[in-house]
Amino acid sequence: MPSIRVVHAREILDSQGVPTVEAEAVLSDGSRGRASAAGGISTGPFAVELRDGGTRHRGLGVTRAVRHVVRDIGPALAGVDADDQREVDRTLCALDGTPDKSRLGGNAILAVSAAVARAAAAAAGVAFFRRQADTGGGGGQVLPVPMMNVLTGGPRPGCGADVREFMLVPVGASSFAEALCWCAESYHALAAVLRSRGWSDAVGGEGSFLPPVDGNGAAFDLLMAAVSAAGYEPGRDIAVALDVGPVRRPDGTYDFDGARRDLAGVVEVYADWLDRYPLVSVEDPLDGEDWAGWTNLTAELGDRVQLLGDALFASGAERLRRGIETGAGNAFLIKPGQAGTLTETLDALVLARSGGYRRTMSHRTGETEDPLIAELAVATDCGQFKGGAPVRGERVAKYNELLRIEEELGTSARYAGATAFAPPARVGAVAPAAGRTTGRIA
Ligand code: 2PG
Ligand code: MG
Repeated sequence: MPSIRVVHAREILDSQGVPTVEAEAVLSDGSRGRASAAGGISTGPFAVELRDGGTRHRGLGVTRAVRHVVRDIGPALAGVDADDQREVDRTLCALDGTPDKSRLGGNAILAVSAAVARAAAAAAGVAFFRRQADTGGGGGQVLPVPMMNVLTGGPRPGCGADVREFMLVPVGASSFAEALCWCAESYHALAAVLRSRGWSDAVGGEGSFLPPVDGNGAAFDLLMAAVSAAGYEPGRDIAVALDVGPVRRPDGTYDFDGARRDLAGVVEVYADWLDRYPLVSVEDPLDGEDWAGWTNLTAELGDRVQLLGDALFASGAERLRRGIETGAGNAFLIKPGQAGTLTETLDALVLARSGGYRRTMSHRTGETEDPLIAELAVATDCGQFKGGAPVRGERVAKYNELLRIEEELGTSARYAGATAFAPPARVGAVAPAAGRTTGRIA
């Protein structure tokens, strides 16, 4: 198997006009791989982005991270077997030496990790998603159900809804291609509904609309109207998912859905929405530090709806283990850039599955044209893919890649459909939480 010859990196822009790291790995046989790191608004404790500071690019430049790739990472990886991703990633973590990848930069580390994996796939003459399926424990044949943010709620001026994202989930389609078509049609139907009310159809960062709705219920109603206008049946064909992200006040209460509420009051709101709308997933239904609240909510509603931890788990195995042990949430959202390396991403997804958690591969606010998360979603059989609206090049790049993968898989392709939201069986006992393994991969 070819070894790593050289790793190069450059500063590029993400979809928000913010710099990020793009890496390129070249192997001893001349095979090449390229990958870039997405950036986002939320931050996690497991892999932080290294930014330059100062005034250039408003302090957000990544030339220091790029320099680390060229000067430190490249030489450290030279000669390493490109096919041994675990060893590649262990080398990256050891070289960084911090628990949060802050020395070399999580952005540099993920880009290199994925670039090497791509180069190894190229050397083997195998599509990247198949190569990852071989080494990552997934089957590589399941096309995920997209969760498409089409309406951004609050908080923002003029908007009375405080749910952050309202998403379409085409559970009833028979293939990914059909699912994408249904969502695109519903998206355009939503634009028409908004225009008919005299509202703008201008979109936000993830391609979602920004109407001045007067509450969460009104936003739900808009989605239902759009799905119906496109000719689909809400619930049977296209369901709804939310990303809420409410902040808990110091006294333990929440300002949520237009009122101050205690936990029981928040649970009541979700239960009411479940009665009225085809809701299949709620991301961050509570504050990411409200562990007891999550456990309570999961006991109350976990058999009726997916409760998806984004801020709760911050894409890290360590926090996920705590969730599995305490029954907090029943689904795990992962952003590779917050998990760290490819190995850490894949390991966390395996842990989630063994803990009986559903799994969502997620984009970030600042995406690039790199379809990495689309390929990883299929490679890991995770069944759910959060990727923004069916517009804007950096979002559509992922959806189009999923179309290509579905075509390549041919008759062996299986669209996850509604089964993606059914709870998977918990497999045996989950290993107890280990102490923080600074810069090391087991
Ligand atoms: C989220 C994601 C994508 P980010 O939190 O849900 O919508 O955003 O990682 O950029 O915060
Ligand atoms: Mg989120």
